[in-house]
Amino acid sequence: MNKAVRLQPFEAIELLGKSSLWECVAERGGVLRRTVMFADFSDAFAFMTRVALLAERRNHHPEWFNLFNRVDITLTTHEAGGISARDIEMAHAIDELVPG
Ligand code: HBI
Repeated sequence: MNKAVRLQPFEAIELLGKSSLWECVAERGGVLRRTVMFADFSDAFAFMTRVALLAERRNHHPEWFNLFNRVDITLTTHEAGGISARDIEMAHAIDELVPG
């Protein structure tokens, strides 16, 4: 895999797109964060299972927190020391898995 390059916040925001629900947070060199809400725990966990399979395929894994029907997702790239194109691609792929 190519070496991951750290994106500047303005680059990340541009690549995410205007209507993105991902937030660019100045933590640990930069992370992307999104919260997704579901009807119940079962729906939240089903979503997490889909994301987990995607993460394994891409070898790029979310940090996340689940409480009942809420999933908080954080994406960052250790090698880049912040947000890289891998996080942007993963964010877009996760968006595709959000129902509705
Ligand atoms: N997932 N989000 C994320 N960021 C990483 O840097 C990362 C990962 N999954 C696997 C991975 N890195 C491996 O390449 C090892 O560095 C653990």
